[in-house]
Amino acid sequence: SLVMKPQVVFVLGGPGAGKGTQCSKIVENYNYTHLSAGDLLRAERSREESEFGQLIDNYIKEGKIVPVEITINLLRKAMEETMKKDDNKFRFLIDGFPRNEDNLTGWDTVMVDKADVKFVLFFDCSNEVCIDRCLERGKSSGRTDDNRESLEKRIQTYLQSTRPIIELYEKHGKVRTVDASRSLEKVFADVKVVLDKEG
Ligand code: UP5
Ligand code: MG
Repeated sequence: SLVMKPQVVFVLGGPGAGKGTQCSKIVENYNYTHLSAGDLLRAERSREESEFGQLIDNYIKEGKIVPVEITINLLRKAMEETMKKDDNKFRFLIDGFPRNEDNLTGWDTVMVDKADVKFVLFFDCSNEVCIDRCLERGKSSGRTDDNRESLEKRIQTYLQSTRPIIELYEKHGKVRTVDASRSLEKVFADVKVVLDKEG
């Protein structure tokens, strides 16, 4: 059968901007597979035989970005497994990646010939709203980074490392921005407009 080249949408935005929530809505309505880099890292952290568990744990608590060699392998494997199971599943939402220069270099090194990046879906949300949402979620999420101390660091990392990546894509006309501070439904209405246009 004809094997399609993976089509990728990078989903970016601050911690708690609603990337995961909106990706779930997209999956319900469009033929996309959602891969959250953070979820893949958390799964790897809790894998018994993983040699990276402790490292990932430290990075996540500190709001720092895990070395790309680890993340890119998890993403690549997840994409390959998805496509192996069903070759009609070649559209991916890659949520929370790339977050810095190192991530971008890693992607370019490993994936540049293996996948097409269509655009960046950017969930634009104030730091205050991001922090409030994560603290609220922290009451029940069990996430080790949903506390005030980790959140300060996550926001700093986002501003210092991830915003410049979004700006880089912006310069190439590759960013589709959605105001993510509104209700889930209003945000998703805008997401639909973007996806219906982009295919
Ligand atoms: N919520 C969502 N939308 C809402 C709305 N419109 N109105 C009101 N509430 C809304 O949502 C967060 C919370 O807000 C939820 O309770 C939700 O119900 C509510 P969610 O959809 O989970 O937001 P999301 O943007 O996905 O937030 P998340 O916390 O997952 O973002 P982060 O980017 O901080 O987390 P991620 O899992 O991507 O990364 C975690 C850590 O992993 C990083 O800090 C880093 O240490 C590491 N990491 C890497 O090192 N490399 C990577 O490539 C990726 C991650
Ligand atoms: Mg998330």
